[in-house]
Amino acid sequence: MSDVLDELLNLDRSQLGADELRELNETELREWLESLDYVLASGGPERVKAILDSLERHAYKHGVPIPYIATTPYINTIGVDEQPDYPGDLGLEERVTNLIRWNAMAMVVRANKYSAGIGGHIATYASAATLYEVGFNHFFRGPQAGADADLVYFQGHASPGIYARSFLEGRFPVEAMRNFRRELQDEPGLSSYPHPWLMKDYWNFPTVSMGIGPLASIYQARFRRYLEDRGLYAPGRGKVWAFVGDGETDEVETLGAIRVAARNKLDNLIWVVNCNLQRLDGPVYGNGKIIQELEAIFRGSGWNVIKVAWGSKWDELLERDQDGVLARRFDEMVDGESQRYAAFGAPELRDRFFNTPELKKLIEDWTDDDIAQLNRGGHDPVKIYAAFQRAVEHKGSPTAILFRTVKGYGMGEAGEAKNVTHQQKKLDVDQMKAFRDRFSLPVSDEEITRYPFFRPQEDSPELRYLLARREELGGFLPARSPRSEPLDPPPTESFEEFMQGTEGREVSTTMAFVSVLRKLLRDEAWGKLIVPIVPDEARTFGMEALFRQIGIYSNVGQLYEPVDSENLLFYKESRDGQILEEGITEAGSMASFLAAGTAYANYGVNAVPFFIYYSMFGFQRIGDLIWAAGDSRARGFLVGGTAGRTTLAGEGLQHQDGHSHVLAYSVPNLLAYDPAFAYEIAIIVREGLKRMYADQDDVFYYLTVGNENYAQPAAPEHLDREALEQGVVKGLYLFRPTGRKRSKLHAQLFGSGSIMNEVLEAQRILEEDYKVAASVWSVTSYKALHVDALEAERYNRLHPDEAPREPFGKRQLEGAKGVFVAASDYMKILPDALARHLPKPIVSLGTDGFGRSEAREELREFFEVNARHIVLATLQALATEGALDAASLLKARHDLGIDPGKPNPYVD
Ligand SMILES: Cc1ncc(C[n+]2csc(CCOP(=O)(O)OP(=O)(O)O)c2C)c(N)n1
Ligand SMILES: [Mg+2]
Repeated sequence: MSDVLDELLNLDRSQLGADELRELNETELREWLESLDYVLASGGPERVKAILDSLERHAYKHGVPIPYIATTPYINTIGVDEQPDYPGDLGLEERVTNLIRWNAMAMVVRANKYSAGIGGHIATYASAATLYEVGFNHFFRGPQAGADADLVYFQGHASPGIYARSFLEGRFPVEAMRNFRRELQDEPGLSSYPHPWLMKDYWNFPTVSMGIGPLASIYQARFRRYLEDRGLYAPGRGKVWAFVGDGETDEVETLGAIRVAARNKLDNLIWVVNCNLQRLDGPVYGNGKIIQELEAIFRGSGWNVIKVAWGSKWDELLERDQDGVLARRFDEMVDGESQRYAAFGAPELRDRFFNTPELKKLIEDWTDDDIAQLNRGGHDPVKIYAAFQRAVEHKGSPTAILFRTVKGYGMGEAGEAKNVTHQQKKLDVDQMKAFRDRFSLPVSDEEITRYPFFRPQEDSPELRYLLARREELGGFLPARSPRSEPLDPPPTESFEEFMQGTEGREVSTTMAFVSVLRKLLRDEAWGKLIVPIVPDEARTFGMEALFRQIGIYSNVGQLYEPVDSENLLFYKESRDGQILEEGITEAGSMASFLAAGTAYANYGVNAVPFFIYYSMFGFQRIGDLIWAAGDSRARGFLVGGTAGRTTLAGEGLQHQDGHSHVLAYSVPNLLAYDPAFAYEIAIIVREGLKRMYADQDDVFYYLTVGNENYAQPAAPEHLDREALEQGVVKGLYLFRPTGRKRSKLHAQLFGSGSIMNEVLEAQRILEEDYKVAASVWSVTSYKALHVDALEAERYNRLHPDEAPREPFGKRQLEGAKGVFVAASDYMKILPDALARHLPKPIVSLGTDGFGRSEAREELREFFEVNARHIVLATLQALATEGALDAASLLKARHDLGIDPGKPNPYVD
């Protein structure tokens, strides 16, 4: 034996002839494979794995780089012999699915027939129908399942199919279907897409802005674990299912956070990726294979991946294929090619796919009818069931199931697998007939042009089956059912300390906010419900004391001794930690906000998220997620720290925020505040808790806080508490009335946020140097004043016969004398937009333009929002009114040291 080995080791392969070499290679390979077979038979797969691991390491040590392969062959992950028996009645389920397919198609075609251009989608649901139906009949647990209830993110464009199922379930009247996308009719139709704002008993999650659903689902699954680990929600079998389009995976939001799911071992998360290989314009990845590409990405990120590419009919061919030619052909075929087979059918497949003698041999006895049955895995309920079952049972990581389907399945000539299919919303009579025939629907030729909706009799086998399945699985889905109890806000006394001010001690509004937060965290009723969310910015905001106090949530606790363990405020991670320290992801943090802010609806838990972030990286970066929070009826507080274009010194153009308050106007149910003082923050937070959790209003709050330290004043004494609270909440109150009793010149100055201090200094200069009686008002919310004014204006327009309503701002300023001048660290449009609702025009100062890296003082000079510029603006307004002459104004400009040739911050 050793002689043979010696001989082999010394063999110089370059000396061998081609035949000898081939023979040697073949023998060698056979021996390896036989050894492997032996190990597999005697030691099982685990032993094979161990040996392969050692082999790989051994080879690597000897300089053989083994390429990393993230993909498996392009065949189904679950073998035929591993498929469980189907527990349902396949025939009945198919009939139900076909009815739903029809109704979903009819609602779109009908809507466009009667209202051209109203839109809607057929192809998305057509490709996903069986995926949904297997889920509805066997997996998705409804709200009555308690802690076992699932949450499902439905793909937005599949909404007609979801509605069509609910229609069969008897949840919608036929008028709602007829008036699809006509929500403003007397008999309101269904909303285009999933919007909790518009259908608050039905949809849970807005998903149609692509990428948002997938991202949100990850943080939803993680938030559920957080609630369980913190003892706020019963642990259960409930899963988060997210239906994702393959084209949707182009969005960075979709795949950008998948490692978060793996890192947190979210085996309560299942993604159903509907790989119909097409997006809106054409193939997702015509020159490659999206399923293989996604497999590599998910596997590389630690997900459990299940591929369901080929339907049962292919199994027969795979069985026949002893040499693996078919699997190799699957690997070779790009998506653009396979789209042709879906579009052109059996003859094309026979000619072009089976393109070698070996492949042709596999189907030599097959008719075109046989070939036409070669379906994709995502249309095969048996395969879908097997995949869902495996996903549900899988432990230790999230699962992505990659289903191969046909876009527009069943649409035939009207669009099946065509590039235009996504947009197809009209079917002519022949196409409708073809659809009917394909799915064996009971529609006569006469009826077809009336686009009938089908709902079998209540006692039909179909309906009885469908309803029984949902009953067993815990009720209908989607269903949004808020069930948290109203919670009284903390007593006013607990915020009393903030009303006293800091007695000269200089603190920023950020610090004041953190104090309010800490106070809340100690509150018996509220403390545990607070969910602080930070994207790697806690130290920026002086929140690091919270690390130790309430801990950072981690699903594994803390596996290491923290480097600062000697420190009183060490970095403490724990399983019941309260802070969601998200790392550098505003999008991920906002997704956590979405989950926590809607916990009252999804879990019956009054969670109160406080998402604290760099204000610049909020609205403009993740505005769409904030919009989704509005749509979702999320509750909670967004806190923009380091706010204010000139208050944040040094950081420059990409950090200094002077416009988030403008962007905040766009979200209808968001209340936005730019508080100047600690007591304002305390009042706003308490009011927010009251409105959102006691009154259960579906609003949320945005607060900007700055990092400039100054003495926080006590609440002004000239206002009683009620008037003060009302002023702060509604946006405007008199902070410091003028000290000059008699004067010819009057001014009302409006300040917000940290610019308030400049306004107060301007008041002093105006009073002392220019004999102007100036009063200072705090504008806590231009948005609140603006919204209130618009409401009054509208009311008056619609009710000319009634006494006109005065907007709150106008009432507050009734009798206020002199000119109006406003200054804030935000764009001038804020006071300007309000101006027409006030008794007088406003001169607005603000920070329009790109920021600069500079110190605070220079920035305020540059943006013309410091005390001297406020004084000049006031004098100029007085001059415009004729109360001051031009010469005095010029002298003032000179005395104030203002250079008329200075750069214009908006332009330069
Ligand atoms: C953020 C965003 N960008 C663009 C669109 C427009 N849009 C709607 S559907 C669609 C294609 C969807 O393709 P895919 O994700 O593959 O879903 P399918 O319909 O194929 O299941 C596009 C581009 C959108 N809804 N959201
Ligand atoms: Mg697609």
